[in-house]
Amino acid sequence: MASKLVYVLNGPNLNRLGKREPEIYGSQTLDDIGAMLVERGEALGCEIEMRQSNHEGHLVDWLHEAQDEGAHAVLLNAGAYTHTSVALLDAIRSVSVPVIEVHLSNPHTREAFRHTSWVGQAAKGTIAGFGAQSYLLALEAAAEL
Ligand code: DHK
Repeated sequence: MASKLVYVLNGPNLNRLGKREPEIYGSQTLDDIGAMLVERGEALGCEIEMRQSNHEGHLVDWLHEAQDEGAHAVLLNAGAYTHTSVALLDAIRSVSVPVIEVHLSNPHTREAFRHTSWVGQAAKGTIAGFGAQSYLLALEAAAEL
């Protein structure tokens, strides 16, 4: 079976997972999450392309790239850009590859400014609040698309 290419795009400050507010984001690093995704991806027939950037435009470029590379799906944790970036909303709308919004925490239980998601307005669906497990749940959903 040909493997399904799944981009996993991570936005600002997620390079600091493990050190950053662990009571909110957990103790696993982004590398730990990447390793979990690769392992689960092997079982699901998915090839994982994991990226992180603190720069909004990189995330826009990678969404376009995912489309151009024929990706099956994108998992996107845009970090704080989730709540601010019309550019990311437009980028998601500019591609046909399905984008699944992912969050470690549940933004709806946090500050009011996290209750709006521009990403969510164009995403296929959202998985939030399950820590690192959110990524695995999103990968399982992506594999079924
Ligand atoms: C990650 C961030 O960096 C925050 O800005 C979001 C999200 C929530 C998360 O829970 O993964 O508000």
